[in-house]
Amino acid sequence: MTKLAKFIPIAGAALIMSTAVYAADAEISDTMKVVDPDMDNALTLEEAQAAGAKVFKKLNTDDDNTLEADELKGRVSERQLKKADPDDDGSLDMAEYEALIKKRFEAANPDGDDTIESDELETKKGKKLLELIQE
Ligand SMILES: [Ca+2]
Ligand SMILES: [Ca+2]
Ligand SMILES: [Ca+2]
Ligand SMILES: [Ca+2]
Repeated sequence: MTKLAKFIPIAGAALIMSTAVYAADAEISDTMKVVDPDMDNALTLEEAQAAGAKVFKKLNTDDDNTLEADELKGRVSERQLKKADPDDDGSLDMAEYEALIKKRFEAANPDGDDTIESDELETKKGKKLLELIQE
């Protein structure tokens, strides 16, 4: 009796939790699809970098090797650009862009596993990451 009484609320809670996770997945799936090519609803740093490389190419309209402030408009603020620009040339090359993706990836992944899940991608920090990797 005691055992059963304990079991029922736990099972109920588990059911509610899995439903909530499912709902979040369904809501974000379009975004996830774009940045997560294998569509397992878990974004690895590798996948984020690959998506970021595409964005880098697209944003780099003058076709040099760097993203200037105007090319980064709406994605990286001037203040953030300064911080992400250790060689201080006022623009981000691919390595600097990758480092910034890594930083935002880690910030958006508080559970410290190797992937960003849908619910993490939906947070404020997840959206900051998306600014770098979503076309
Ligand atoms: Ca994946
Ligand atoms: Ca450029
Ligand atoms: Ca630079
Ligand atoms: Ca995670």
